[in-house]
Amino acid sequence: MFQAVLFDLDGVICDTAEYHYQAWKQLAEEIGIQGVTRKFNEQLKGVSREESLKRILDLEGKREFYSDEEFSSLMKRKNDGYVQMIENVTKEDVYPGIEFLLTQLKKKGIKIALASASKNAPFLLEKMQLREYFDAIANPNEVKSSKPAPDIFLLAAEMVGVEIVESIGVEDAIAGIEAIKSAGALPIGVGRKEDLGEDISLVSSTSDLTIEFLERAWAE
Ligand code: B16
Ligand code: MG
Repeated sequence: MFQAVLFDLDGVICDTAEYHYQAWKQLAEEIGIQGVTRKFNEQLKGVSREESLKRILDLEGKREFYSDEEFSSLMKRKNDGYVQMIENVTKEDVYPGIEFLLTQLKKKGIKIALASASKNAPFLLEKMQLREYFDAIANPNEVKSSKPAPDIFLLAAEMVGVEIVESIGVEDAIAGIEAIKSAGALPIGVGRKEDLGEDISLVSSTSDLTIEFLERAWAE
């Protein structure tokens, strides 16, 4: 039986993946880049702020037009827009089934950790009143490489004192699924097989993310 569940946040616990998309799209259009479509956005999900901006500028070969200072100010602009969008997030924004799952995991003594790439994640957990369920929040500032590297999942498991091979990782992004696989945990995807792959257990909605589903996936 697994001993820990390592949760991604944006797109797994709540719909903030949509706000990241809207904030990037807005910034990109302001600087004359039109290619931030929903399809392209799959490549941004789970990816750090810095890497996301690089990928957007690369869409039109614009990376070298910006100095380091300008690059940082673009990242800040996107984050300011994003922070404004999440200002009014409440408990109502928690995806269906998530709080019940957290309660069930707690009852069974299974450790719960957050493995989000977002520096805004602790703020969001507080806003959604979910902080108390988490035994640990891995800090993305403390890892060397971001998703798809395994670092943040390895840190999350270490923080709750569970071997990574005794852990499940839950993700909505291909970068995150790759991170979970290379860490050595069992990946569970929230999303479509076209985006996340055919070789892992998937739910299309978090309302299907029950403890029984996790137990079945673990036993397979
Ligand atoms: P921030 P997750 C990721 O969060 C998002 O999916 C990704 O879109 C975002 O760029 C990244 O966090 C960094 O977020 O700019 O708020 O620090 O999916 O790993 O929970
Ligand atoms: Mg995510």
